[in-house]
Amino acid sequence: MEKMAAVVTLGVVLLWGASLTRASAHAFPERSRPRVGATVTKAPHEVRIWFDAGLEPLFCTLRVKDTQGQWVNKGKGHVKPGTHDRLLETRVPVLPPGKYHVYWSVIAVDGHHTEGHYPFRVR
Ligand SMILES: [Cu+2]
Repeated sequence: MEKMAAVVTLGVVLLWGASLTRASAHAFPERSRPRVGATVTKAPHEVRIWFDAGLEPLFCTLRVKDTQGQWVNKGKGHVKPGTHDRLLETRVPVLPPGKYHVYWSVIAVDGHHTEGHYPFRVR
């Protein structure tokens, strides 16, 4: 039984290693504005996420939701030209104080999909 557990563990480690290798070409956020989890005193005019790899503009979305579950930005955001396709952004209307969630979903130039979400707060 113990031996089997060890074999299973090894399998998991190998899989994990393989996915790490592939992950090097996926696109993940490097930084964002507002920052992840930030509380800002001035409502932002736009939400921006910089990625560590080039994006496929047609397949990338960035949307912002308020605590009532309403999307606050029009459209789905866009990849800004002239950024080596690494900056995904959206304009937002004047946001009243409250908590917001940013949802992003991208396809990198290698065809791999990543997505995530994070909160920020306007005071
Ligand atoms: Cu990839």
